[in-house]
Amino acid sequence: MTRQVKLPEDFLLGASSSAWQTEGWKGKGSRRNYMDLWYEEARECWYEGYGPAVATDYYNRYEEDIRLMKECGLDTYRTSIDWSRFITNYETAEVDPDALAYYNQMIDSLIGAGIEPMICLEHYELPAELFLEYKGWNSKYVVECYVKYAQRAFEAFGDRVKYWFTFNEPIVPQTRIYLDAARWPYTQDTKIWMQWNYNKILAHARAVELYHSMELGGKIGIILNPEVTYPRSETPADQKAAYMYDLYFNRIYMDPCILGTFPEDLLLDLQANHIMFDCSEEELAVIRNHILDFVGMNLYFPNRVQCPAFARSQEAPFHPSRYYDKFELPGRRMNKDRGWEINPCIIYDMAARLKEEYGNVEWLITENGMGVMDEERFKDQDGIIQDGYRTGFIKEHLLQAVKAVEDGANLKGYLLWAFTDCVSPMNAFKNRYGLVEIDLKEGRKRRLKQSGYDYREISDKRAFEIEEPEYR
Ligand code: IFM
Repeated sequence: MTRQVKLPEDFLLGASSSAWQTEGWKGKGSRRNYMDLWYEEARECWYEGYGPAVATDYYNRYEEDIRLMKECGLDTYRTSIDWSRFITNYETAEVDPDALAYYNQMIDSLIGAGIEPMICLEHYELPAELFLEYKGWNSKYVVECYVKYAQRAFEAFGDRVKYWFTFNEPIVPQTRIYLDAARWPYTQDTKIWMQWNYNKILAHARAVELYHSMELGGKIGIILNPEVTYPRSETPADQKAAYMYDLYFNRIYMDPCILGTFPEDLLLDLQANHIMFDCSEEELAVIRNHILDFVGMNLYFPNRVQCPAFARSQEAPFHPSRYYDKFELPGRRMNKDRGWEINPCIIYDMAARLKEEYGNVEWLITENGMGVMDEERFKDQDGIIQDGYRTGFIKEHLLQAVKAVEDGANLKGYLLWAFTDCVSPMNAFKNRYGLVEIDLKEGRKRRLKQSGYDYREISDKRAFEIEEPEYR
């Protein structure tokens, strides 16, 4: 059956990206962030050698890109400030005048084009110097540096930017670096992993406190990437696996940032496994008293778990996977290029959860999208990538968002990942996510894909048609 879907009134339709994945190093001098450092230290693991050094060259080409945003019908654009570009001295938070001019002009150009800017303070752009000297977020001193940096950003852009985020996917870097030792410098240390998590939550609450005290008239939140987790079965052992996964990877941020407190079961488990973070009563009070105004959720794929097949070695350092094994649903629908299951119900299920367990907090889908390899194979005779699969993916997820709003979700918009193809950690330009192609063979020439035209049509009509799908 064909369904006519209308977007809710005032529902934002935009796209996301980040500084390090688009800007390139022009204008940064020798200052680097953690992603830049990783690229410099272990270039061999970046697909075909591409990385943040040039990225999409947005720093030089943002005017052109903003024109393309209009062509794609975006009403909102989310990106980040590169902390390592904006600040020259992280201890005193001295602002780089060129970076200030760049961000000012870029934000003004967005607003001039009628596009609402949303700004994130940290999308993995922790300054390299702070990573090397203080083990990054392991140190409370870095929290102090971050608060000073946040203040400079609010002072500089707070008159025009009305949507702020403290972090993007704060759990990701340390999970890859310290929990799984999968990213440079490949150090396994579960306790450091946990301290990074805690210190980022503290830094988030401190920035929320500061922002609210400045009374700039906007909103501040955080962007999380909870994996909507389904147990293999109703069996208590499978249910427990899902509960523990959720505790360690989702609620660890959702609870303190949205509700102000850590889940009691998590704290008990951290103590039992000797990975409790270092915290004070005073800090916990800051977290309790300064919760966010709204939350961004990056939702791509469902996560499925089952009870672990065997007890993990007691000699291995503690890892939450002691409590679960991953589960592959037979017959699942896949994005084979990215290796991610596709199930748009995650949007509806997250909405229901936020409504029931998190006080129906205001939220946005800040990322959702489809990374596909070798998209050139889909070019038509005019050189346009015919990515009907992406438009279909977007419509299916938007449909779930609309249904959630109809059922009372406080969901305010959908931001696609990503506006243009851009650099991903390690995969670089391998998986393409954009509405706009970046042609690396032709000097990073930009060209709308079919999905760019389709997104524009949805945005203009504020409506679309879809064959109503059925999901298991
Ligand atoms: O590229 C990343 C982004 O930085 C964070 N969310 C997932 C995207 C796609 O992998």
